Amino acid sequence: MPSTPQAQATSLPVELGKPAALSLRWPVDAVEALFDLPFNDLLYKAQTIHRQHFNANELQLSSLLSIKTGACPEDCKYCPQSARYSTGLEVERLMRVDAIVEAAKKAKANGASRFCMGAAWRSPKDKDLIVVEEAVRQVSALGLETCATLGMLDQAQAQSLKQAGLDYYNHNLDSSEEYYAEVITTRTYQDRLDTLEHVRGAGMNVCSGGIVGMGETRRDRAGLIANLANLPTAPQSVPINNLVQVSGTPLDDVEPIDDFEFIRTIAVARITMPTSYVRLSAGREQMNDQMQALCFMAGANSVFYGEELLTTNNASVEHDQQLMSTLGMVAQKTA
Ligand code: SAM
Ligand code: DTB
Ligand code: SF4
Repeated sequence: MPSTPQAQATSLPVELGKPAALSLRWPVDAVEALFDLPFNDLLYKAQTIHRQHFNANELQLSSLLSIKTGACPEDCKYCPQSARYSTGLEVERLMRVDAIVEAAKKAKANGASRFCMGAAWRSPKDKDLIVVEEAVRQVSALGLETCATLGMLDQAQAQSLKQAGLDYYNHNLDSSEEYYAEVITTRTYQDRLDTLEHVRGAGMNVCSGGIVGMGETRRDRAGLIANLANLPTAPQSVPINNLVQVSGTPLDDVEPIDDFEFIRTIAVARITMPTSYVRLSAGREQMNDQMQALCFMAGANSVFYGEELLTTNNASVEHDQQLMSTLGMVAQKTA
């Protein structure tokens, strides 16, 4: 085991927002100090830790499907699905279970091991949850891991999804607590932490990460990573999204993040959460192969795989298969 603070105190519960600086696994200053390392030192450290816990040539592939699209009441400034912005998106009601299962079969045939169903809701209604749960049962029966991202969950909803066999729940912290307030006003950071607690409480795996390239500072990025790493248990999956700028959203035209700073963010996530899958998430379509290779070198070991994310394009399956072959990487099989 590496001698990281994470490894020394994996079970230490840390409540965010409480004056427990001494017991924090990763104080923000320590995380920012990682960001400040010379690039080669940072990548070496990240790759070394990565190899202690994972096969460095294996990639976990998750495919996404938007099962309910657009007309969302929330005001997330990055999101094309918010009803508050004119993005020209076609609104779609909750899909039928058989259509969801068809998409899952295709994802499996392409080599994905996890299927993630996303819905543009603030939180799911009980009648919708019944449909999602049936989809979870049928997708699970295909031999795929299941994930859903449906907005906020209360404890009973999380338990009900767990009972249906849901393996992972995705709910992102998105940014530091401070910058979050600049980006979303219709739900609080604490609401997000509460949902994560309900997911953990129900015994599901947590998928939680954030978005960079929203105009935040390095300190904000360090704050995001620290908050994820300091959760009672680090999330099993950590998606790091590079903002996909969508015309009509308030964050369209923001200054993009520098490539090296993005790679640093991946490396810092790897070092602070050594046993988590770090996913190189949205924004891959805009990255060249060399950039993606450096992200894998920095410890990313998972990607969203398939032609589409939720509403925007992703790198193509053909291109990803070519890239994996070029790099000598293989898809991780379902556990
Ligand atoms: N509505 C649910 C929610 O917000 O919890 C689930 C779906 S929502 C689209 C899931 C995540 O996608 C968001 O938390 C955000 O991190 C990410 N996301 C949304 N729009 C994005 C964009 N334009 N670029 C990068 N990531 C984005
Ligand atoms: C996550 O962290 N990224 C995914 C998934 N979880 C649900 C979504 C990315 C969405 C990108 C914009 C879109 O396609 O709508
Ligand atoms: Fe709605 Fe989720 Fe988009 Fe926010 S990120 S506007 S909650 S779909």
